[in-house]
Amino acid sequence: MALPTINPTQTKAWQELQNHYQSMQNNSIKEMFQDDTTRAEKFHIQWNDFLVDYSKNNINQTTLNLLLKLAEEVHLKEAIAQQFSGESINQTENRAVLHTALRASENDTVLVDNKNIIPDVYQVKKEIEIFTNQILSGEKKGYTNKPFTDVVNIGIGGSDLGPAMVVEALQFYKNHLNLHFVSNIDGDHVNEIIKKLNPETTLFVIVSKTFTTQETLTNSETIRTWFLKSATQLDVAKHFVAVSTNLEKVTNFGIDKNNIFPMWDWVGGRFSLWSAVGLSISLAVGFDNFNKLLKGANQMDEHFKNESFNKNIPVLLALISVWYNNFFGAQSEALIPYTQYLQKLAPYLQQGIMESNGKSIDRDGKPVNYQTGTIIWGEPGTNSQHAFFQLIHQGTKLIPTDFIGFVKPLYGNQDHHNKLMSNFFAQTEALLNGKSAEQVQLEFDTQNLEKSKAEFLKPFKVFEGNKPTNTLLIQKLTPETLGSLVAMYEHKIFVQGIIWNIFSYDQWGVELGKQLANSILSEIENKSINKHDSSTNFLLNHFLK
Ligand code: G6Q
Repeated sequence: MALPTINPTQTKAWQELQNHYQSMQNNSIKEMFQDDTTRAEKFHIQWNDFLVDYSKNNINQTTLNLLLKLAEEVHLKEAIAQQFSGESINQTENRAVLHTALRASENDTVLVDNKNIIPDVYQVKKEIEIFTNQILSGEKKGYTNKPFTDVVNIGIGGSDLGPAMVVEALQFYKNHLNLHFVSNIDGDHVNEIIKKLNPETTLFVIVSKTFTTQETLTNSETIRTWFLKSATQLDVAKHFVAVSTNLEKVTNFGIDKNNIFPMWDWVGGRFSLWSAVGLSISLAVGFDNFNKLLKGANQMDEHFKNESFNKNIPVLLALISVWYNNFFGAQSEALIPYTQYLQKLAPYLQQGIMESNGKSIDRDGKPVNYQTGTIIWGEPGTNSQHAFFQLIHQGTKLIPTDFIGFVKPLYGNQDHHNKLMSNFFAQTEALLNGKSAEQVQLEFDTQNLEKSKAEFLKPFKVFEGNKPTNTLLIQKLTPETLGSLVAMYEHKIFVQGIIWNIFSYDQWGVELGKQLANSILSEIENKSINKHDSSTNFLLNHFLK
């Protein structure tokens, strides 16, 4: 069955939200807190190790009721069931979307073309486990009989960002292997990595769902040529493994059949870290930790699937984001983790969110006449406080922000952690309350500042406040909580795609990029420039001079 195709702006709830917006647009969040001291108790969710406080938003119970009504009117409940049960909801590619099946429990049944896919999922998980253990124990060795010390993940986009983000995030749980990621076609990138490697002790994991991606194939060939300077063709089997759906192309590349970890077309690239694409995660932190990551994601899946929408974390976060995106005209959202470990979370989610929901054609094939995908950006706090926070506090744009923090640090350095977290709490409080002219004057008075100087400085020192934030306070950064966190954002993407009546799981814009570069490459190689616009011609001629 196809996904519902309901134009959200035609729903009753949307009309009501528009009217409601009139009364809310100049509303003060600060005053709502003053009027209702139980606000935080009302607008938070406690789930497993997560405390999600969404009270510092410009919403009241009516807003939430209307947003929940919108979710109902676009048939969100039915759409969730369709996704989980393996219906081909990626209609433009005629595929099911089942990253959730990769973390489902072993006795679940998920049918694709009438076949239960769970046994295959668990078969590949077993292969990942065995291979990981063989590498980590030193049972599998390199061509000179030395144990492996380094692993290079060669892949791009969905075959790079997820593993790279998780390996970085779970550094604390890492074993002795050094992990490297080669993604860009930029030859300088691969050369910088090669420089650090010893071919005798390095394992290469080529990750490409299609095994046709120019960047990954070129980097793999460059690395293989470098490897063969010191090793022989026979040694390739010991050092190169692949993760792909395209078994034929992988074997043509020269990779041993036994060294291929399969994936399936019902796993989208940007949602694939849970599959064998996560092999480098398993190698970095061990299979048990990889499995815990999947468990954490599965727990969030169950919450998303079963919890009523008014207590459902991904659903509420998605709805609040729609409120700002479509009614307040917010263009972007920031995501600020208060841990250095999550420094790659924003770039990772940029792909997830912007590739999925950066669409302007609805599920009826018609151009949309409302805003879709939000722009997502961010950096860890406190670094970002010393950089772009100025604009969030005092700029002209509305930027709803997610603050992600942890109750416990990993190394137990409480002094640092208290300082880190006091910033975390102080920022959301300041974004909410701002700083009034009276407060600023009080400061001037205590400094005995000259009246004329004080009058001049006052407007610059006033903070309007009223800036919306969500606070996600998680017990500790573990493989499980990371799995839940990533799955939470995945489901938020899905909910928004359903509301905006777009297809979240295709990426035709990315496909276009792949084609365009290929045709210009042959012009560059043949030194014969076709007719382009005058700017492109001018630049190409300069490049080839
Ligand atoms: C992800 C995108 C894209 C893809 C890369 C790599 O959803 O489709 O980022 O992951 O283009 O593709 P391959 O894995 O096929 O090399």
